[in-house]
Amino acid sequence: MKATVLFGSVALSLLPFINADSVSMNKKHTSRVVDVKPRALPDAPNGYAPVHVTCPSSRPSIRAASMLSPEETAWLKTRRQKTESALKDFFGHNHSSNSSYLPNIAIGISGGGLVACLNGGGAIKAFDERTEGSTAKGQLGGLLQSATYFAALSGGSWALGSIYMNNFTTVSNLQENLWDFTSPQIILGPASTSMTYFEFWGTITAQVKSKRAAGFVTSDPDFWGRIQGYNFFNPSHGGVDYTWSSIAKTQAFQNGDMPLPLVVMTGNYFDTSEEDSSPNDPIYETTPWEWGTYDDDIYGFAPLEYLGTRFVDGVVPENETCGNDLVSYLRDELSLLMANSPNSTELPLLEFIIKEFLSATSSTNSTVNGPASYDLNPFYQYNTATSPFAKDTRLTVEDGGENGQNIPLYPLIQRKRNVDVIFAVDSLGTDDVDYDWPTGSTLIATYNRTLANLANDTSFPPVPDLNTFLNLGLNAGPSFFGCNASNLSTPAPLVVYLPNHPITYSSNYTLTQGNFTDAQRDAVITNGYNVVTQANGTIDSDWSTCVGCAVLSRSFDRTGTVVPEACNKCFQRYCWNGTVDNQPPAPYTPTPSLSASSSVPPTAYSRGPVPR
Ligand SMILES: *[C@@H]1O[C@H](CO)[C@@H](O)[C@H](O)[C@H]1NC(C)=O
Ligand SMILES: *[C@@H]1O[C@H](CO)[C@@H](O)[C@H](O)[C@H]1NC(C)=O
Ligand SMILES: *[C@@H]1O[C@H](CO)[C@@H](O)[C@H](O)[C@H]1NC(C)=O
Ligand SMILES: *[C@@H]1O[C@H](CO)[C@@H](O)[C@H](O)[C@H]1NC(C)=O
Ligand SMILES: *[C@@H]1O[C@H](CO)[C@@H](O)[C@H](O)[C@H]1NC(C)=O
Ligand SMILES: *[C@@H]1O[C@H](CO)[C@@H](O)[C@H](O)[C@H]1NC(C)=O
Ligand SMILES: *[C@@H]1O[C@H](CO)[C@@H](O)[C@H](O)[C@H]1NC(C)=O
Ligand SMILES: *[C@@H]1O[C@H](CO)[C@@H](O)[C@H](O)[C@H]1NC(C)=O
Ligand SMILES: *[C@@H]1O[C@H](CO)[C@@H](O)[C@H](O)[C@H]1NC(C)=O
Ligand SMILES: *[C@@H]1O[C@H](CO)[C@@H](O)[C@H](O)[C@H]1NC(C)=O
Ligand SMILES: *[C@@H]1O[C@H](CO)[C@@H](O)[C@H](O)[C@H]1NC(C)=O
Ligand SMILES: CC(=O)N[C@H]1CO[C@H](CO)[C@@H](O)[C@@H]1O
Repeated sequence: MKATVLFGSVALSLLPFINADSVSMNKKHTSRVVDVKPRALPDAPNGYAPVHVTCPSSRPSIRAASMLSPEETAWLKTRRQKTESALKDFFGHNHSSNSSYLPNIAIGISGGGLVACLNGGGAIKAFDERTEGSTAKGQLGGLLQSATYFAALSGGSWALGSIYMNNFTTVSNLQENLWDFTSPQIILGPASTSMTYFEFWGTITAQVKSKRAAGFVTSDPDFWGRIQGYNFFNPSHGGVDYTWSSIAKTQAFQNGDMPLPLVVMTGNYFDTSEEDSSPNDPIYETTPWEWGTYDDDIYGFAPLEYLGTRFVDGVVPENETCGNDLVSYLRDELSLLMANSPNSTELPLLEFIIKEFLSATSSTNSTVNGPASYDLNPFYQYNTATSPFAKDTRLTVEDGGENGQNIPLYPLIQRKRNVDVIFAVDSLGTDDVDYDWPTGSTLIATYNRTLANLANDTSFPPVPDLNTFLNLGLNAGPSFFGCNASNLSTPAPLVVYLPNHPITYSSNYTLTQGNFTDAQRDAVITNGYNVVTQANGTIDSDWSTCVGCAVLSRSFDRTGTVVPEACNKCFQRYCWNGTVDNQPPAPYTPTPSLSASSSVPPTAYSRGPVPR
């Protein structure tokens, strides 16, 4: 029974990526030269195993979520100087605009497995002034440098983590030197490890066992985390001792040289049998300093560096020591994939994997439905009057996209953060009706939650129903929401929705696509680049101007500036104006609007005939 439960769990989160009838078990990965410079620090005291450390003289505690953390507040001042000069550059090389009152910009990239990592990576590549050619006219390079916040979840967090764990490197560099998805499946690790698949799994199993030996509950998220450590951090040792909190200790981060990385996860009730998450489930965020939620019920944040500590009612009891955090484990909860499992159990490799998995995981509870389970709930006995989680010593954490909000908007719509504009990159549809193209459903879910009682200090502009999204084509190209701030009942950011759609490539791979040739990888990234730049202005030569208008919209309001005519034209074109058309929509089956410059093997399906 136990084995069945565990197996079911493995199947849920790992099996989709094991479909490798052709895998030769002793195959050596072909070595590639990997050349990315780590910046986050290998500062975990004992590799993957958490350790107990002496508590600092001022013992760590849970803080109330009534304001931003003191660390964030101080850091924002430093970052602000950098974004101001970046914004001046951005507008300098782009279009005339009044930059005297500069806005607060956020970028959010969605989940959706590897394809979301690549499509989101393409967006980031376009926003990054370090990308060759990205600061020419009609381009958007510099938006990343101008942004205060950069949020991600699930597959998107693989891209974010890869960038931040590797010295805030560029997507171009990752594409050329690290991102290698040519193994038959992502769970076999990158081709560049030069380990056999058995050695690879033997190694990560040993790492997970070391954590169990240190007295911590281990579960399949540990495996996911370790696998992703090799794919996205460092293929020689998997970044096994890199902590997420170490980002905050690096000089460049302290200098405000990069946006604040925010990773989103959802919670669930421990031991739940319900598979679907409800909108009431908590949403957690991680900064390099802390982990927690602004939701009214839990309403607290734990210091990330001491997440492995036993807190009781927000403090560390006198008789307890402190424990450290681990990036891989954390990152992994960020990226759990809860997908339908294909049924392939006959393989020796798979048997080996399952056996190793079973021998390294220590509790059935921690693996049911695949969620990660902190055996140390930092919010234990905290806010007992409101928190349904105060009574559990464990806390269940799931993939950030689990509650239908596949774009990590929650941290960005906290009014405390005063975000003016959000670039919301949506990589993958999740509705099963749309051939995996985004439909706008994630924005609906986010809007909906702001209306609930749980998130009392958030606001999001109104968005229409799903049919209207499809009928008006709001998901078939960029759309703006919340353009007219005076129409909003509470201040909310303007949302620039950037749904993936085929421009040069049909990049609607499924959530579980676990391998890409280099040509396919590059085609997905380039299509993502083309989506956010509208094919470098080919589709609309005013697009970069319109992005500038979106960026400055709230500043126009604040300064009472007359909206330039060029911006009015943009808003006319891209803003949802309140029109509703909720009749049943026609099938959404877009085909690439421009032909790709190089011929890339197509995805393994035939494209629909009805362009839209
Ligand atoms: C990280 O990148 C920065 C900026 O490109 C560079 O100055 C620094 O030397 C790099 N650090 C390491 C450890 O490579
Ligand atoms: C890539 O994955 C697909 C589907 O999961 C599988 O059929 C195929 O064999 C894999 N490709 C390679 C080169 O292993
Ligand atoms: C938000 O919720 C918290 C915790 O329940 C509460 O203390 C606070 O007053 C609420 N804020 C608003 C604006 O309602
Ligand atoms: C600390 O004391 C509490 C309450 O007596 C107990 O449950 C816990 O196990 C103790 N912790 C350690 C590390 O001894
Ligand atoms: C998976 O395979 C097992 C063993 O062959 C079979 O009993 C089970 O029904 C299959 N499950 C699905 C969902 O096909
Ligand atoms: C599993 O969860 C149940 C119910 O919460 C608990 O009683 C039990 O001790 C847990 N088992 C393990 C192995 O942690
Ligand atoms: C909106 O939220 C309510 C609960 O607050 C939920 O019952 C409903 O299913 C949600 N609708 C959508 C479209 O997410
Ligand atoms: C837009 O520019 C990028 C970067 O130079 C390039 O990769 C892409 O192919 C261009 N798009 C089109 C449609 O030419
Ligand atoms: C820019 O905005 C400021 C503040 O509203 C205003 O004083 C200034 O005249 C504007 N500059 C231009 C060139 O429009
Ligand atoms: C609002 O948008 C709809 C559909 O996009 C369009 O047909 C209509 O003309 C617009 N109305 C106004 C007042 O701009
Ligand atoms: C991708 O989208 C096209 C229509 O645009 C559809 O025909 C195809 O089946 C989709 N592929 C997948 C894997 O969903
Ligand atoms: C520096 C630069 O290219 N500025 C141009 C930006 O775009 C406006 C029109 O929208 C031009 O007038 C500027 O010359």
